[in-house]
Amino acid sequence: MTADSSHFKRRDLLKAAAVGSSGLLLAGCDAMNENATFRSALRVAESLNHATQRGLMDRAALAPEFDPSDISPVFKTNGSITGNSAEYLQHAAENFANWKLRVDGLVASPLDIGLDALKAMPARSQITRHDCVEGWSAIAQWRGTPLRYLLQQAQLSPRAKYIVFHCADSYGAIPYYESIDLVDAFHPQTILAWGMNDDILPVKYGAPVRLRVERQLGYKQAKYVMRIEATDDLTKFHGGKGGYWEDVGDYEWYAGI
Ligand SMILES: Nc1nc2c(c(=O)[nH]1)N[C@H]1C(S)=C(S)[C@@H](COP(=O)(O)O)O[C@H]1N2
Ligand SMILES: [Mo]
Repeated sequence: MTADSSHFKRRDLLKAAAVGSSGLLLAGCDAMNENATFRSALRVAESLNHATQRGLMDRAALAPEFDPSDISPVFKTNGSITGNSAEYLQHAAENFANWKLRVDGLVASPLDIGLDALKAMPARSQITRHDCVEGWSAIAQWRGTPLRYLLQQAQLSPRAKYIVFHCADSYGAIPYYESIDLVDAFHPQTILAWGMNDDILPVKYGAPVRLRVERQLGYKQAKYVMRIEATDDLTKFHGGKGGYWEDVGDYEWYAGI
């Protein structure tokens, strides 16, 4: 058997497993497969062992989605309840009319995209449960732009391994930031949310945009995102562990649920 045909066989098995366990899972995989970079990441994964492949399939599964009647009447806030950089405060005073999201790093075509242009892109709405590591949960509806569309538009480099989210709030002198790998970046429920519960995203919940990465815990859901940077090396940012709380040493980088 050639290496190629064994690849095909393995891929068919993976697909069959996906169909068997959940049609939703397959839909998730198809959305990820749209992207050449993600496909090449998968090809690397295919040369790994079966346990690793199973792990990848599990990570493609969708987080549970709920009904409008399940939305929590009160959604707690945690951490910062506003950005605090001078730049952010200026944008907030202007209702974010002149705010632009920067997408750069390992991309062929960096973007500076305003809120209206972001909202004009295809959007996804989802009602999901937010789980904070401190032991509380709440359900809300989030509406926003799937991250994969932005990465595709910016022409993510095949060298990219992680996506870093730079936020407009800092704890003392240390800015909040977070990062995810490409499996989560291309997950169909990973969105940059600009809407919450059929309204525009309020400042206390992260306006103008916050990350929703639904298969991970609350601290990964970066609020006040100003810049998205693709990289192959997390150690060069701040404390080097890929996120504010990770650097502090309190929480793990991968917070899968
Ligand atoms: N920029 C920024 N993002 C952040 C935080 C923060 O302090 N700053 N806190 C995190 C934590 S621990 C949680 S539980 C959620 C809280 O989101 P909420 O305030 O919308 O409930 O945001 C996460 N994202
Ligand atoms: Mo949290």
